[in-house]
Amino acid sequence: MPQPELHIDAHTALIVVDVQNDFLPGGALAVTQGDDVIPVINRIAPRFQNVVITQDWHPAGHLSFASSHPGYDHYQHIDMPYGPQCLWPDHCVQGSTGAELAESLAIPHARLILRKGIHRDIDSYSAFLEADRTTPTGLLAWLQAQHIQQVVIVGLATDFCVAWTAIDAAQAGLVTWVMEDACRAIDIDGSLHQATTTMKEAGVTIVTSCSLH
Ligand code: VGL
Ligand code: ZN
Repeated sequence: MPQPELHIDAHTALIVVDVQNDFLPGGALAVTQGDDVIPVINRIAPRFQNVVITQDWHPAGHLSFASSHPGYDHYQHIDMPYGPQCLWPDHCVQGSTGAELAESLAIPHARLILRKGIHRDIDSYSAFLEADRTTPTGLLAWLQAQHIQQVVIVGLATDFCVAWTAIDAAQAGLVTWVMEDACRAIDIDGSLHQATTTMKEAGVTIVTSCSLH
């Protein structure tokens, strides 16, 4: 199938999601081959005038950590007031080495670094809306202030933070692309398949970096 063409203009932003040490091999919540996204992102980023980087940025004792719920294991689910929550290993704790952006990520011209997941009792896979689905991070208002109409989303992990960010972007009316060769997935219990289906239903276009013109 021919790839749809993606044209970058002054109203387009690249959103680089959670390329942080804890999501790379050796990290607390390592994504298989997560480091493979870095050269692809470094290669495409200079094409974008507008780049936003996100950081998962949890306080110690965050309620998405299994360690905050005695008797629960990693990857089990728990009911939170906003719905089911997957329980993760402790990761991306504010100020830790694991929470730092990958050292080899080279995007000096990035305009905004947005931190999410900062409330102890609310997770935030999406860079737009926290898991209660009502608390905004401020990203949409920032993009609107810059007259951004189109976003290209890359990073980690495809089936969690990339997918939720893409779905919310599309729902906010932005033309939304996910560049899959610049993403890697956690893929637990079919989560990648599910996330891909939901992204497509939300109107997200999934492409590879070959679509960049
Ligand atoms: C993420 C699980 C927990 C992600 C963040 O960046 O995809 N996944 N926190
Ligand atoms: Zn997290």
